[in-house]
Amino acid sequence: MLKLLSVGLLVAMFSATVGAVDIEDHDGMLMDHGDGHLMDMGGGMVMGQNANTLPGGCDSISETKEITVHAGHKFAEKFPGRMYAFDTQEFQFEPCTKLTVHFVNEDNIRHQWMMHGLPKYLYPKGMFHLEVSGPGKVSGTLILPPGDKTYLVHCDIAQHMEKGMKAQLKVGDGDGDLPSIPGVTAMTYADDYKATLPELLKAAETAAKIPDVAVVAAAPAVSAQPQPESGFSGLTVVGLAIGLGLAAFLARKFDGMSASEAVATVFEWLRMGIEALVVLATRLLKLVTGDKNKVLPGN
Ligand SMILES: [Cu+2]
Repeated sequence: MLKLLSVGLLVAMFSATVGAVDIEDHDGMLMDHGDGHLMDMGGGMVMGQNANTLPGGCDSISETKEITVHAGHKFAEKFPGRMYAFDTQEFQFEPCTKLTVHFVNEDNIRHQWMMHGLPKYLYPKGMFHLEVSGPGKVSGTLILPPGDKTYLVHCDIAQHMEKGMKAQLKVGDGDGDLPSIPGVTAMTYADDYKATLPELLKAAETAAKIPDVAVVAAAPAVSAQPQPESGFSGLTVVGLAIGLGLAAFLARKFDGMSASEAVATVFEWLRMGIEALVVLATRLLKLVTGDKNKVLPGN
């Protein structure tokens, strides 16, 4: 009986260990590489760290905030068709807030919390970026710029944003909503589960046939369209430059000549031009029709 109890206790302990995700904290492991770039050999990274420099337009730090964002497959379960997600899709802070983000990646792959659109004079490439191989945690601090603006936050690893790891961070009132944020805004390209696969295939085949007719029908309409008018096209500028240059040259050349002298000069140039063309054409003709056998000099 005692044996059975201890076995049961062991099983219970084992399953408890399996159930809990062991998150590795990278905060104490990071090496400061300067310019807000911190990194360790275990897969943790912070870029665009800025805890001390006020962005232009901020007189002081308005608030100091700290958030913890979780990332992983399990947070996408409530969003049909999505694969990865953050546990929060929308953030909002006052302008000039000093924000510390603790990023917890609960998956056994890499994820990022990457914020775009920040002023480039302060944040390299306009980014603040946390990245960690999971399961792991990494933290970073930035100071948000002034003004009302909506910033994109996403995981930039291939297809992770498209599969749901996308959020928006509004500073002040923000300046609108971004598309395809799970649970917040509509998908730009929504999945369609209404049709069966054979139905979709048939529709795709029909759609593939239509363009042939459409292109033929549309072709005359396209060519009949008037060219868009632009004040100075590249060709116009080149033409003007040549014209002006030629005018200046001719003005110098014909200075002091009578009208008949000028006309004679122009005809002389024309004759020289035609002669040159004839010589060129003759050479070309010889090149095409001439004897392919070449006699080496000295033989
Ligand atoms: Cu990711």
